[in-house]
Amino acid sequence: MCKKLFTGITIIGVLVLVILMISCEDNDGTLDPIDSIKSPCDNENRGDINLDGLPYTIADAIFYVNYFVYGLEALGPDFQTAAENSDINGDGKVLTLPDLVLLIGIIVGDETPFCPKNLELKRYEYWVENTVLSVSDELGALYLELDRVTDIHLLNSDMEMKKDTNRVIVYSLVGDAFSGQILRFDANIVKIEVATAEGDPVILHKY
Ligand SMILES: [Ca+2]
Ligand SMILES: [Ca+2]
Repeated sequence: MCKKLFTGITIIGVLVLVILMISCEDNDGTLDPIDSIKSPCDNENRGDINLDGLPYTIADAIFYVNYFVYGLEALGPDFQTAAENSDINGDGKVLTLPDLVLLIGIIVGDETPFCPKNLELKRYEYWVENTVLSVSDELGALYLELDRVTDIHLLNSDMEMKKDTNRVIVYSLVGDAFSGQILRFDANIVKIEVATAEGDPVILHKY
C-alpha cells in the first residue's frame, strides 16, 4: 500500500516538475519559442501583448520589444498569456522576431492579421569587420546577445535600437527595414536572430 502510494506521489511529482519546466523561463530571463497551449489562430486575443484588451497597438509592440532586452519580466505577471497572444503568424512559436515584425506591420497597415501566415524561410549572411556588424539582405529586425557588456552604436538612422547589458534589439515601430552595416560594438556575438521586413524567418550564416 505504502509502496503504491509512494510511486503515485513520485509520478505526480515528476509531472508537476515537467509542467514547471515547460512554463518557466530560462536562466537568462528569456523564453525559448514554445508550442502554444491552444491553437494560435483560434486565440481571439492574439496581438494583445500588454493584456489591456486592445490588440495590435503601438503599446503592444513596445511590450514585445522590451521582452527581447529585459526578458519575461517585461511582459508582467501573466507572461504566459502575453506569450500565447504573441504568436502573431500562427506558426505555434511564441515571442519571436518574425512575430514582432508582423505585429508592427499590422499596426502600421502594411499587413493584415491573417492567421496562419504563409511563411517563407530565407537564408542570409552576416559578417563582422572592424567591430562593425553587417547583414547581406534587407531585414525588419535584429536581436543580438554579446559575450560582455560594451558600448553598442546603431549605424542606421532609419532604425531604432533598445539595449540592456549584453542584449540589443534593432527594430522600427513604423515598419522600416535595413541592410548592410547596422551596429558597431567590440564584443563577440553569442546569439543572433533576424527577421525579414515581411516577418519571414531567416537562417543566418556567418560569412
Ligand atoms: Ca494591447
Ligand atoms: Ca509565431
